[in-house]
Amino acid sequence: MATSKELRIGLVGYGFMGRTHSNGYKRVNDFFPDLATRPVLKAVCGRSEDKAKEFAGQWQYESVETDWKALIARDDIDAIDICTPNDTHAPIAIAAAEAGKMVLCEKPIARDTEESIPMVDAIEKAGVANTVWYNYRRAPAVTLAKKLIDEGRLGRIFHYRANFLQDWTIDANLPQGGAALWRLDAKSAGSGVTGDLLAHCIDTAMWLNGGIDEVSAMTETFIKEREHQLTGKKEAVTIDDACLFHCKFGNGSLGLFESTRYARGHKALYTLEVNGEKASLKWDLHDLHRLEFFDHSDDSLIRGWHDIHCTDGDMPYMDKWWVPGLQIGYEHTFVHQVADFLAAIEAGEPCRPTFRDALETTKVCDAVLKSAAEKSWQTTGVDWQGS
Ligand code: SOE
Repeated sequence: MATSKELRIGLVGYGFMGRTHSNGYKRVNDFFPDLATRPVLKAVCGRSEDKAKEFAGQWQYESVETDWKALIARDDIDAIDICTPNDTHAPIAIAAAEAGKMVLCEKPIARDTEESIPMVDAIEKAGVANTVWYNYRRAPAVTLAKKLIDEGRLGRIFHYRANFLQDWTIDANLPQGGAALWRLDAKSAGSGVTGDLLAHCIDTAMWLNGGIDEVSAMTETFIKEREHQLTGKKEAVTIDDACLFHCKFGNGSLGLFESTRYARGHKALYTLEVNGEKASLKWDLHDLHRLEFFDHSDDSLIRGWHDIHCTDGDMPYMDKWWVPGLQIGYEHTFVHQVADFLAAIEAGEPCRPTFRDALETTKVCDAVLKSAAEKSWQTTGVDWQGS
């Protein structure tokens, strides 16, 4: 099908996530030729005009803005995509929705639940298309895990286990705050590994296994003071460097989650495992095209873990890429999210996770942080709608 309709994108933020999203917009029609909609990189917005211009040149955005309000006011923009630090998500998303723009937002939607609720209200009141970039759902092996679970192949689920381990903040001389380091400043980020990394694990977990009802957590901040990049002064570190929690899902299964930025040697080790009565599955971001699957109904003489290389054309998304055996990677999860967003707007359907779905993830993060602070079990108040 020839693409006929333009979706004019206004991107806010030119950091790492700005690059992943831009790549998604640029690649999508080459590989998803059935889509009738074509993203057009209309404008990139950032506080530094020089950096915005450099980014626009590299990624071929047509123009540059330095004030997101001016970007939202433009008649030639259909969708605002938010890739800025977490403390700026709410005002941009609310203003964009009120202006009738579609809104795409990098995860987590905001710093906490309180800040997220007015965003969801504004989006739903305006009735605009929206999505939040929890991209790992769209790794083909993870989407396959969802299919196997939904088909009932695991049977009753007993356990869900996930880790997200990194090591990039071990150096005590690493400053906090400001460009590229806002994730270390709770004022900008809201929290540390809980909102940045466990939010991914929680989104995938609830998508695969349903809502999380109760949590019990502990957090630790290993380096108590760091120089702040913006003030040049030593300031208290208020993010969680590590977080462990266990939980109960609405379906009665038990969950165990761990995240840290102090696991020397691990760069982005996101792993998950689900154990059911009939079968189990495992996935590892460092080997993202594989799904490990154990099926107890296999003939006992050959029963064991299947190592499924998710590259054949009947695997989720894989008919769009190369030939069997040739794998894809991290950046493709963002291409898939763009493809699903375009397909959803063409069909007039929501693109999951919506802002409302992402709010439920933020509720779990808040309950985790409260549990750690108060050393007590917390109910999450999650109302998971199954997607
Ligand atoms: C942090 O290092 C980070 O870039 C997260 O912000 C992303 O969401 C995660 O996918 C990879 O790690």
